Amino acid sequence: AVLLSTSLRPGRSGARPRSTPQGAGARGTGSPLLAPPRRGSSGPGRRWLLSTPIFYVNGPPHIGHLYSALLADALHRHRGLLGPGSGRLATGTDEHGLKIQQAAAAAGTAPSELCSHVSGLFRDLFFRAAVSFTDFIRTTEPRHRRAVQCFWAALQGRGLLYKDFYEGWYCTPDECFLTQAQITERPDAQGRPCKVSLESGHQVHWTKEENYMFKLSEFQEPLRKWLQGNRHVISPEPFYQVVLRWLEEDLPDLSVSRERNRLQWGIPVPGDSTQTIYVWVDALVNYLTVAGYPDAHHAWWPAAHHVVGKDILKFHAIYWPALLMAVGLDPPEQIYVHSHWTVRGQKMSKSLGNVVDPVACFKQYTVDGFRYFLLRQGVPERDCDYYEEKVIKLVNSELADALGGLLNRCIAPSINPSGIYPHFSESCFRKGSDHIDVEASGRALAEDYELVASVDRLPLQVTDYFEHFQIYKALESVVACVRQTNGFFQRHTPWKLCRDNPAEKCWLDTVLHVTLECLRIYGILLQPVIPATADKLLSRLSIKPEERAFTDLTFLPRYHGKPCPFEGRKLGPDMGALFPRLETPRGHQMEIKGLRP
Ligand code: ME8
Repeated sequence: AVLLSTSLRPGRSGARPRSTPQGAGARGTGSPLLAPPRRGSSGPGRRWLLSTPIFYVNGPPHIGHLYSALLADALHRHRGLLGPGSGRLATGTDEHGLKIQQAAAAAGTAPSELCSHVSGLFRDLFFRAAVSFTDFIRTTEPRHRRAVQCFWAALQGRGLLYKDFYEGWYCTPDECFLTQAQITERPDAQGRPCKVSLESGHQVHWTKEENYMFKLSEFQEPLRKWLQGNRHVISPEPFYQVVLRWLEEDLPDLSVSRERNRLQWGIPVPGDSTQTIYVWVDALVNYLTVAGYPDAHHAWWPAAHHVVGKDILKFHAIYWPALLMAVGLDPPEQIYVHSHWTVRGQKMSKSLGNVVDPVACFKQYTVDGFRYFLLRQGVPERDCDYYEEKVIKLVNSELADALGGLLNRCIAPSINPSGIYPHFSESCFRKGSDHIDVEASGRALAEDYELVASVDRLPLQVTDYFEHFQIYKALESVVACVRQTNGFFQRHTPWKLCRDNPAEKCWLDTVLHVTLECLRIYGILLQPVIPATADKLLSRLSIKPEERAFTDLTFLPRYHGKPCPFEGRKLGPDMGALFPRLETPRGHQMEIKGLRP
């Protein structure tokens, strides 16, 4: 609990991916990207059913929810660019349970109205954020009620449910039962002693009622075996270790229903109108509902890849796989876990008044600017901190200046008056076996060959990072190459070369050609993270939509002695700056300069 509620330091696996792309296809061959083989998501006939958690509708979405959705979206988009295969991305809202029942009562509204309103806010947000979901599930839908009731019947049919008196602590905000060891005592706002969950700090209440119990304890050994046989099923790796440790402790049976007189807002237990199905069983089954359970899930199950926050790891890595095994289905193929966003070092909470509204962020930083910030700065292994100045600084430096500036420099009419994708000259940039031999290489320098090698390597590196849920590292490596390309451009001062001199023109065009080729690769690779900006960049370079897949990542084909389809092509229309520089709000300028305490 301590590890999970504070921060997970990157362990060995956090520091490096399991395999770093090197060797043959990655260096200097100019061969199209081949995805590394990996179960489920790569290779011919790949299938993936990506999901975000389904979110509670007791409050509007904040940047933490958005982050989960963006991680899933970037993975989904990335896989879509890898080649043949088909994928789905499901998100949605978790609408039943005591928490929602109480929130509706407090707001003086019917639960169904509250659900429709807040669910709409999540859907609108994800739509605005360009989250490419293929399904948006609401647990109040009839298709889901049917799936949950079938799932329940399957558990019962296998003799894995029994009725018993449950006595213990229940935490409504977390919708979970806790043992004595998981609670502590703290004073409440009035200074009165009050029992709270050790992990979340939320208040708990003593509950005694007759419930259905699920024989979770029977699955301790099968769960251990499953995890030991699938070392990469939970990533990042430190979270895998956390789950293994949980499985060393006692695994008591789980209460999976509540008395209907206490909880009316939920799916009734089939054949027992006195009980309502526990909201977590209801919620977890959503992943099967979107796969087509109970009739048509076989085409998709178990190609499930769940993105979840660390707060709900136990539900996804212990309860859910056990429930699946119980009904004879395989556990999910992959569980991707991420940590939490804090705001200026503090946990986001309504009472602190520091909950960050993602729609306001889009207005301030643009959609792609904020997507970029969250995915570039978010490190799944540890909590990350949000504050305005950090977003502005990062986005201006990497998107507006480094990437946008580079594009601007090499397409400006003063340097490229004909507005075409210029020609590459082999005599200026020779393909040498020894890149250090400057004489043999025309006008290219050793650092230029290093640039070519870096960009050649980049697609495989980026794919590897995505496959290992290290999107922030993928972006870090793209940015490093963008900076290297700016260095290349700066080094050769093409603006000083004279177009009227044939030798200089040849070299000038070659410098522009290499730079545009770099930008084409960055544009393709950045599509999963900043789709609108990548589209703008690629359209400006005149790269057609059908030329933007990862199979089109052959970098600098002319250098490798192959034809380049873009050479001589008219560039796309000028649509203005690639990415507008963000303004620092006045108040913050004063704060930064120390004019305000
Ligand atoms: O737990 N930083 O829903 P929920 C990053 N309905 N991510 C955050 C975050 C933060 N500060 N706060 C929340 C539920 N999240 C259940 C899930 S799934 C079958 C049922 C994200 O509305 C993160 O993904 O409380 C976390 O796991 C999820 O929102 C919890 O959302």
